Amino acid sequence: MSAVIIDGKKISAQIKDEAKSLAAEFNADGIQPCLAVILVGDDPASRVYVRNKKRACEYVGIKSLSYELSEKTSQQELLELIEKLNNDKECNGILVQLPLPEHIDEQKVLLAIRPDKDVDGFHPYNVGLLSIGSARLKACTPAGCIELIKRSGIDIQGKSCVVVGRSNIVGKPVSMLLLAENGTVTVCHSKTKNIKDVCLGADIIVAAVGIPKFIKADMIKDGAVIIDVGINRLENGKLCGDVDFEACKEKAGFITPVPGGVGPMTIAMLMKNCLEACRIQRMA
Ligand code: L34
Repeated sequence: MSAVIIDGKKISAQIKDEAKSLAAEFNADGIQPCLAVILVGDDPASRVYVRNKKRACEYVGIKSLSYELSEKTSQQELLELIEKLNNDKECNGILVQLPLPEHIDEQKVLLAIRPDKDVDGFHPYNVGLLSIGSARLKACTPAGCIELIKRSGIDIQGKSCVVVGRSNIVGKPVSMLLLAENGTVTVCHSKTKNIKDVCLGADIIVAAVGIPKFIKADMIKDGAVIIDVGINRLENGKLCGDVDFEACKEKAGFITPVPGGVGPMTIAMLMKNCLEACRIQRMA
């Protein structure tokens, strides 16, 4: 049997259209939602992602403020810019694209962003709300994974969910979100002893390890739902996920492609978060 290919481009387009209607309602009330996007250095992949984010803002009707800073920017300068944006009433969301150059302490920077403008959901305050099941601004990639699953008509409740990878950006938050959906969640990582057996027990696998084709067909059960968060660039320039897509698609029930799966969802969920941040700030 061949898997249903989950179309992240199509689902993300729907979400962006929903965001566009919501943005129009804000506009009708004389409000212009606004996102500040900060990029430090010139990592080529980050440039692509940031460009996609700015494009999405334009489509949805969110104003974007773009800060493209040199690789040499000091931590202090970056913190000063964040402080300025924290106090700028026009600006509803602040996004600092990761990774940052090595001389900058990522945690310090994320901690400096006002939690109600933290559209990435990376601030410890928002991480805390997520872990007590009261998330407001949810990390975009993890939230995108959940939307892909739900909008494909899959019920998470009671399912065995295996997350491969435990990063702060994807593995941990997606585990919390799956748990909030009443999934039974197992998190695997580099020290896990029997990853293959754990994965074979999964109804839903979220792969976020950053290793090309790490999840092989003999690690998944028939009909499993496979969500591939990996974006690895191969030597030939092609993108490749953490899942062996060609082999797994013959066995899985549902599978996301790379590109065109989780990536576009990250951006769509960011648009939703910007509008949510705008709403939260207006209620305050
Ligand atoms: N602060 N840093 C912050 N927030 C984020 O949410 C991110 N992430 C990750 C990296 N750093 C971040 C992103 O924006 C990954 N990520 C991201 C965003 C967009 C896409 C992929 C990752 C994307 O558009 N992917 C396309 C292919 C793009 C290409 O051709 O390279 C896709 O179809 O998967």
